[in-house]
Amino acid sequence: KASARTHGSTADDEELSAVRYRPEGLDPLVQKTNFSRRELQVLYRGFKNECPSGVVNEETFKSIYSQFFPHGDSSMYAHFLFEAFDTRNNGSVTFEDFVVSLSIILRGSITDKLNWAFNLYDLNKDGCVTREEMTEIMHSIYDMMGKYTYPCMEDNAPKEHVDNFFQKMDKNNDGVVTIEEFLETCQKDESIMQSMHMFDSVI
Ligand SMILES: *[C@@H]1O[C@H](CO)[C@@H](O)[C@H](O)[C@H]1NC(C)=O
Ligand SMILES: *[C@@H]1O[C@H](CO)[C@@H](O)[C@H](O)[C@H]1NC(C)=O
Ligand SMILES: [Ca+2]
Ligand SMILES: [Ca+2]
Repeated sequence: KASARTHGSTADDEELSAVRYRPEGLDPLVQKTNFSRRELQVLYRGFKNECPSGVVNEETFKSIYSQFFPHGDSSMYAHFLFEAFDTRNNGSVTFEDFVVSLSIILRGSITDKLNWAFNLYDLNKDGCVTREEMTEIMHSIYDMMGKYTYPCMEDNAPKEHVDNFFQKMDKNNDGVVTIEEFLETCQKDESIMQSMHMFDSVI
């Protein structure tokens, strides 16, 4: 019956309400996230489109990222990102997992966002970020951008980023950055907040 009204928002609304989030309904997600019911419906429609099974796996992340970054190799970054979304650590991200993380990234407080970013950088999820972890993250980002897109990028740029990061963050000089060091430094330093925009554009 939607075909009788193909123009205007009525048909659009009907189409949206036809896409229902079955597992538990959208109401709990309206509570758990900072998205409206309507936004969740749109997100769910996109999610179901990409992942008809209702869960996302690592391959899905890799294929989506390779479309956004066709000139680089985004597989490593997509892998790290998937692990940050996969909060149950069982290889699949449900719609709920997905929108809770997305809400934090897009609509969370500054502290929420910083916590989320720290968890992304903390590759083995042991509560501290090592130089090796930060190096892997930086390389994955530079690989993703690709030499074709950024031909003048210096080979030592990732290392400089890591050195800079540790110089600012590792207050007690023990070689690892804890969440406390990370939050304290980020919240105080306007220039770090600025440089974190690099990540805004790739998450
Ligand atoms: C991971 O856990 C979720 C939620 O409990 C479940 O839906 C999914 O099937 C699990 N995935 C695997 C690979 O076990
Ligand atoms: C929603 O926004 C509030 C206020 O910024 C924040 O405290 C809360 O953690 C956010 N929740 C999510 C899941 O984004
Ligand atoms: Ca770690
Ligand atoms: Ca430290």
